[in-house]
Amino acid sequence: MVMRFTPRVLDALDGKFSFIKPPSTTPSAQHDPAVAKTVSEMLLDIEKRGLDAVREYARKLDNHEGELVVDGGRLASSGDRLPRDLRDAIELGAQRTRAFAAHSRQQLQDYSFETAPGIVCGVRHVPVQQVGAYLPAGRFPLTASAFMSVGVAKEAGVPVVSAATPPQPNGAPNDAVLFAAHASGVDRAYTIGGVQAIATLAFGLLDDAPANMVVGAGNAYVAEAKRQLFGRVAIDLPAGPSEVAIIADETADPVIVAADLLGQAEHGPNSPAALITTSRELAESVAVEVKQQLETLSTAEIAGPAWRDYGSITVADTPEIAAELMDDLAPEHLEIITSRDDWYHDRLKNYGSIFLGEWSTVAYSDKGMAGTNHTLPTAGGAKHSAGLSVSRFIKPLTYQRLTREATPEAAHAVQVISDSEGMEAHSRTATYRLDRWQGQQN
Ligand code: HSO
Ligand code: ZN
Repeated sequence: MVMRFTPRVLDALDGKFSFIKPPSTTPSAQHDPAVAKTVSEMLLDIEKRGLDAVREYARKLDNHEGELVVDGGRLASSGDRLPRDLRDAIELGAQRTRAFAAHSRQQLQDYSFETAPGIVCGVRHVPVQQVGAYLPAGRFPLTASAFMSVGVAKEAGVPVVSAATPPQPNGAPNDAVLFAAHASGVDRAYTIGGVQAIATLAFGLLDDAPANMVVGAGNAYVAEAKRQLFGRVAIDLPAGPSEVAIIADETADPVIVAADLLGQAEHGPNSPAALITTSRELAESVAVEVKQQLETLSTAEIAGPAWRDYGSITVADTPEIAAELMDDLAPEHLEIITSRDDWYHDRLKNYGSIFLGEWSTVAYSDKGMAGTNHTLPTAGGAKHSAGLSVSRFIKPLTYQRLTREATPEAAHAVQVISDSEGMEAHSRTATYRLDRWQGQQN
């Protein structure tokens, strides 16, 4: 038996649980037809009029009249304008993220395989040549985003990585964000926000070449711009509201569990936070604890509504049921705080990134202190995709070399298949070779 309840229902029932469906993630704003129309008009306009249009949008939407390109000196000295401890923390996060990415890169070995006598197939790993990274700096400037996009792309071997970040109210880019990009090895930086930034990168308006891939989270307009440009450029993931889910049992500390639920609920009023537990007692104490922690949280006006509307606590009778429910939820971040963490780790299949044990909190990865990427699938996307990593910036390109020896069998089969399809030109490519093979045979 499974009991689910939301904080709202829990209040009404005064602690008596009832079975209800947990709230689902909001449909992403990128499907809003008004947003889609605005973005498509802007992209067309910018493609036609180039930087003139970009400057106009920057003036109109961001009140930005200043330079679009961050000059090299300003980029290099961005760390000098930060408090020492912040600078050190950013350097640590950039370095850890790059170290894990470098190790992951080493695992991608080129290889070859003989499919039949005289036929060798193989893979050579080649990085994407030009990447554009969007570094958001809205309500919360997510400093560590540069580690995840710029740093990982550079470790993958991408020769040119350009970053765009929106101007602050004073017209300048955010120094912590700039320094994070610098510490991650960015090649060029631009003070441009929103759709105009994505277009500038994708069309190569300030670079020597258009970006082949545009990555990084942003608001609904940024997400929609990436979606519309997908195909012309590669993109990372459609970024929905950040999510956390926790599997905890009677051994978990409710203070830690509650803190970690609120830790991601803080992202926005529609950020889902779910606890699935095999302990009814823990469920009750976490519900009480979340309320208490909200009383002193400076971002309670965001995390509170998120918890009220998108929070859920589910009591599952057995670990098997808890695991099944969690695989169905497929959360972006998944914490396991139980006496059988490895059992869950072995069993679970759908999540963006998993945090094992009470010492592993999501925020550590969020800020680059673990080394893993924080750009992860949301809204159930973990059922079909993994998060950003070096392998996303590297193309496993295949090659093949067929010799004379392979010719009779391969050519004959190609003739038979092509003839049956009516594709005579295909068939002939085999026939000419077969003729030559026969000629040389005599
Ligand atoms: N949780 C976000 C990343 C982040 N949070 C950075 C805070 N800083 C998406 O995984
Ligand atoms: Zn976060």
